[in-house]
Amino acid sequence: MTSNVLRPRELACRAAYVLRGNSAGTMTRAAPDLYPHQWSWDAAFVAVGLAHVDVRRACLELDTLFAGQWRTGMLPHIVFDPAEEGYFPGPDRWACADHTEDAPRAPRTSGICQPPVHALAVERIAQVAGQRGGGAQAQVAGWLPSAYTRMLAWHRYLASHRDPTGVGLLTIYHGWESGMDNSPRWDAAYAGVEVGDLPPYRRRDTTVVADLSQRPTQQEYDRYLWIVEELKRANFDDGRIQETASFLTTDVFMSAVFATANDALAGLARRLGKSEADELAEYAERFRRGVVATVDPVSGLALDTDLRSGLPLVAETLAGFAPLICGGLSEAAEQQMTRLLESARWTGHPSLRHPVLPTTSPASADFRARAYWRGPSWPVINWFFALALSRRGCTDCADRLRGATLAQLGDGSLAEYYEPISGEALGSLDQSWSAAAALDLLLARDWSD
Ligand code: 9WN
Repeated sequence: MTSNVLRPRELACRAAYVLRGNSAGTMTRAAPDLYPHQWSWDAAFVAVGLAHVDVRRACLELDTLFAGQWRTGMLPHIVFDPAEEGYFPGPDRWACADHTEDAPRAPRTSGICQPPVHALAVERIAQVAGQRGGGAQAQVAGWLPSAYTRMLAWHRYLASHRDPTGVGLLTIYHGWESGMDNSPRWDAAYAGVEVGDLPPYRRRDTTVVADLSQRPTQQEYDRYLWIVEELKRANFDDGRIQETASFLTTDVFMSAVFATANDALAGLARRLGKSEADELAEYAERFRRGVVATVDPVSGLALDTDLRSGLPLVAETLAGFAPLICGGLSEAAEQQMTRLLESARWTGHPSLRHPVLPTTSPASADFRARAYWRGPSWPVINWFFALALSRRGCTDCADRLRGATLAQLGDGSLAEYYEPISGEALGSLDQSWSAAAALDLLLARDWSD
C-alpha cells in the first residue's frame, strides 16, 4: 500500500489535472460519469480547489451556479449541462419551469437545494486570493459584490422559507437536500413515504457503479423519485410543500452550515460596507441556538426531527457533530463533543484505516462499511469539518483531521468515498470535490488566517 502513496506535489498535480478534466467549460462535472452536471455544494467546494490554481475559473464556477438561482433566491441542487444526458433524474423529469415561474427556463435546474456552504467557500476563495495577491486578489475583489448580492438572496430565502417559524433549524423536503441521501438519519422519515403512481424510470447510477451494495436500494430510489412527483404536484411552492409533502424534516447539519455561512456573509457585508451585516449576524445566532438545542443528552449528538411525526430522528451519524461546525456550546459541552468525535465510537475506532470521520459510527447497528452515506468516509466532509473547526480556532482537532484526510487521499484515486476499515476507494473515482479538498489541504498556506 505504501508504494502507492503519492508525494504531495504529485497529488496536487493529479488533483488539478482531475479538475481540469472534469471541466465542461463554465461548470465542473461533479464526477466524470456518475454526476455529469453541476451540483450546488460540490460547485462551492470545487471553486475553493480551483482558487488555488485559477481564481478566474473559480469565480466562473460559482457564476454558472448562480445563473440557475430561482426567483425566490433558492439555489438549486443541480444546474444541468444541456449537452449531457447521462444522469437520472435529469431536467425533463424535474420539469421545474413547467410547474413554476420561479424556476429559470435556462439554465435548467432541479427543484430542491443543498447545504449552503457557498459563503464559506467565497470567504475561503478571498483568503486564498488575498495570499496570492496581485491579479488574483484584484479579480476576486471585483467579483465579490455581485457574489454577495446573490448569496444574500439565497440566505434570505433559507431564513424565511425554510424556517418559517424562526426556530433556527432548516426544513428539508428530500434527503437529497441534505447531500447525505441515504444516511440512516432519514430512515424513519422515508419509512413514512408511500410511493404512489410513479411514472416509470431507469436508474443510471447503477450502470456506472456496478457494485449495488454501494448505492441506495431500489426501494429508496422509488421514494426519492416519488417525492420529486410530490414536489411537482405542489408546483415547487414552499408553503404547499410544507403542507403536503410526505417527507419533511429538519436538518441539523445544514442548519449548522447555515449559521456559520451567515457569519462568513456578515463578514463580507462589513468588508463591502453593506447594510445587511446585522441581519446576517442575527441569522447566525438564531441558527446556532437552534442547532445547540437539538443535542441529545443520551448520545451526546445533535439530532434531526421528523416534522411529520414530531419525533427526533435518532441515528449515530457525523451530522450529530453539527455544533462543532457552528459553535454555541458551552466550553465544557464543546470539549465533551470533541472527545466523543475522537473516541473509539468515531475517529478513534480501532478498526479504522485512517482516523477520519466515517458517515455513521462503526459502533452503531446502522453502520454499513460500503454503503454510500451509511458508513464510508468522505474526504470532502472531513476536509469541511477541519475547515470549520479551524475557522473557529479549534486547531488541534482540525490539524489531526487534515493530516488523516490527506493520508487517505494519498492513494491518488480521489475517490468519492472510502471503505473506512480496508481503505478501499469506492464510488466514483476522480470525484471533483475530492480533488478540490486535496488541493486546499495541500496548498493552503495558513488555515487560521
Ligand atoms: C443526488 C454530486 C452529489 C452530491 C451528493 C451525493 C450525490 C446525488 C446522487 O452526488 O447525490 O443529488 O445522484 O446520488 O449524495 O451529496 O452533491 O456529487
